[in-house]
Amino acid sequence: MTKTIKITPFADQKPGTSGLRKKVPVFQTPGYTEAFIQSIFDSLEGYAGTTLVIGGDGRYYNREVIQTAIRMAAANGFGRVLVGQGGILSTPAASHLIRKNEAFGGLILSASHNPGGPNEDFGLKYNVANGGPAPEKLTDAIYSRSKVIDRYLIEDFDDVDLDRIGTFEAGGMIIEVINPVTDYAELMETLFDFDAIRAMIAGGFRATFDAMHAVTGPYAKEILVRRLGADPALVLNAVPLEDFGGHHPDPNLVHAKALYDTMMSADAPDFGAASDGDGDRNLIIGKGVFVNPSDSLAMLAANAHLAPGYKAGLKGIARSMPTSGAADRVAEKLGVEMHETPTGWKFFGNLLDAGRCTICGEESAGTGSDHVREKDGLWAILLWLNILAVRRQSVSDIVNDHWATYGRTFYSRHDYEAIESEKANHLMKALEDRLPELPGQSVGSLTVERADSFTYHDPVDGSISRNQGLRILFEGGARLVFRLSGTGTSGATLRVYMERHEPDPALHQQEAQAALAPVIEAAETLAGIRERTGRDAPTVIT
Ligand code: VG1
Ligand code: CO
Repeated sequence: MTKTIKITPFADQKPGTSGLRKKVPVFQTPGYTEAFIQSIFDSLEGYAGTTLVIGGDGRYYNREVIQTAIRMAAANGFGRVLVGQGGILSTPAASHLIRKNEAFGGLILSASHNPGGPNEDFGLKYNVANGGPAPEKLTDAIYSRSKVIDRYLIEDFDDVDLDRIGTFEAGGMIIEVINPVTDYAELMETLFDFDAIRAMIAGGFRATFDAMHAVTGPYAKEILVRRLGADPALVLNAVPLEDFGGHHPDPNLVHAKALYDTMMSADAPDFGAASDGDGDRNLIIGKGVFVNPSDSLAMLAANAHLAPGYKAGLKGIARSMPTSGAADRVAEKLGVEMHETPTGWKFFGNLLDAGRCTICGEESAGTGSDHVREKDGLWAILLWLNILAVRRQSVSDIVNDHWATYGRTFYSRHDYEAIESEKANHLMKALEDRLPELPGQSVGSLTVERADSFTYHDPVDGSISRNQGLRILFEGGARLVFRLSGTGTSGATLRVYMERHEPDPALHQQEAQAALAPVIEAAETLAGIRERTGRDAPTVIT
């Protein structure tokens, strides 16, 4: 029976860079999760009788919210839900299922790289029929609705057995519990030369993967171990845990330090990789060499034609604004379109749908292509493996060869996490106010050429997104970007992005922080980070 439950709206349900992310106790507030799900449904039109995909990254509270979402989908008139066994679906796998089944959309339960547990983070987002995150127009509508919503609809049937694969019927709706890995693994087989990768591994190539106790464990076991023959002992932390073993499932040099140390050791495997909470990010480390994500995007784009799925070449490349310009040089050489979008995968959807780009990436370890409409961690890892299998060179040789061809774009991101929101806002406001007077000024050895607040004009639907980060461009091409994170749940995170292109191969082996020293100093001089935040050093340096 459908029940209508009265509620008073919550004022804080504004989706961020990738859906709504809050602490678990906030989502547990009576009516809170339901109000947000109902606000999503109320913002959609024409879904009666259609299919909804539901799945999450397996973190604490995942199972409870999945049951609620299924009951609410039935009450609101969906005809069928597809849900991953155990409530598990990686974000790219969910994107693929939406597309493959021509679903109306999907609910993805994830706070990605944020920690999990009873007092940690939870998240919820809606993806549309193309498999991608809801565009801004829709997330704005959801937020508007959440401010006035006064009821939600829910059926009162028993919990669905999420662990048993099969088809059930409840509340007038079909519920299919499916294997979360199979369809995704099959898609990967269509894109990459599994025989070549398998032969490389059989020939002694050692690949290690850290699933960080998050969603990719089962995917890695099926694809890397069972289908490609990787040594199971080299697939680490492969059992998804509700609290990710107490760690942050963030594949960066702080939280994946153990993998980094292994890859820098004398008897390191040939290839090391990791993914995040929901499986959409990738960390790539070769023996003795960390591949910066902006560089990885450029290198994958330059070599993608070596994999069967991309042998026809690329239609174009897209990157988020803070991502380095390394990929731009590849696009130029290939003679294809290059697009610069705001941070967040939702901005790539239109370009991919319109056939204006094939590969997209973000500096935050997100890379993907037109095979789905999300970034895809294992996809990036498999593309690297395919390229390595064809080129028969080490990661380090491929990296150095790329720099020799295109020059090296030194790049780094400094994060200042959990600073007081007010302090962060003041810092950004003060810097923004100064932007008009900066051109022509010198800061240390650098001279400002241009400074602005980034506005994106979507070339496909004409929509405009403002305030997407402050950019300071220096003469000679060095660049500094400031923005506040839209995925955190406590205080504010200031992200400072630095880059500088170096054409001279004799200078390519410098350490990135040293090579960027003048840009790092300029960030401090221009924004007064130390004084305004009280922090002496960044929390995370990538
Ligand atoms: C961060 C990254 C951004 C990414 C987003 C979602 O956003 O910088 O590039 O798209 O996370 O990724 P922000 O607003 O905190 O900078 V995930 O893997 O957290 O879904
Ligand atoms: Co993620």
